[in-house]
Amino acid sequence: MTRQRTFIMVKPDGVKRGLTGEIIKRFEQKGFSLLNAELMTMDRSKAEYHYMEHQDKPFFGELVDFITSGPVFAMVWEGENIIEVSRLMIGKTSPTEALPGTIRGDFANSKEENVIHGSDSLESAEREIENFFGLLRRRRLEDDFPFEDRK
Ligand code: DGI
Repeated sequence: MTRQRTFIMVKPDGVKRGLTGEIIKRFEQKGFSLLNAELMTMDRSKAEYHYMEHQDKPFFGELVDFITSGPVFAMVWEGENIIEVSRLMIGKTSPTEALPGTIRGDFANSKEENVIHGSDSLESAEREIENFFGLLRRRRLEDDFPFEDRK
């Protein structure tokens, strides 16, 4: 078992539809700890950096248009194996593959507008947390919430 941090974001469609509370509830019920959160509207450079692995895909422009189209709810969560477990909770990208019981399976029926993002690896999590919350704030969080004191 490894304690990890990951970046989770309620996308503009999820925020508009009022799904933020439901998503937080699911992560809390799973026993994960919320370390930081902010409602923000991403500028294009933040969005392009976030989705850099897709920069050569034909849908890259549309993806950046969508993710900057309204506020997102950006969060850092911590817990055992959270990167893998949160991806299971989120469900697959395609609506025909996202199983009922997952967040996308229960709330999304579109591949493009699919309510939630979660980091897919340790490296992505580090990069995405830094893009949204910065290294300095991440360090300060560690000071505020020493590892031993967190359940
Ligand atoms: O990690 P995921 O979000 O499940 O999926 P991903 O990393 O393969 O793709 C990132 C996001 O890109 C995905 O959540 C929705 C968007 N996307 C994927 N395929 C398409 C797409 N957006 C558009 N407009 N068209 C696509 O074909």
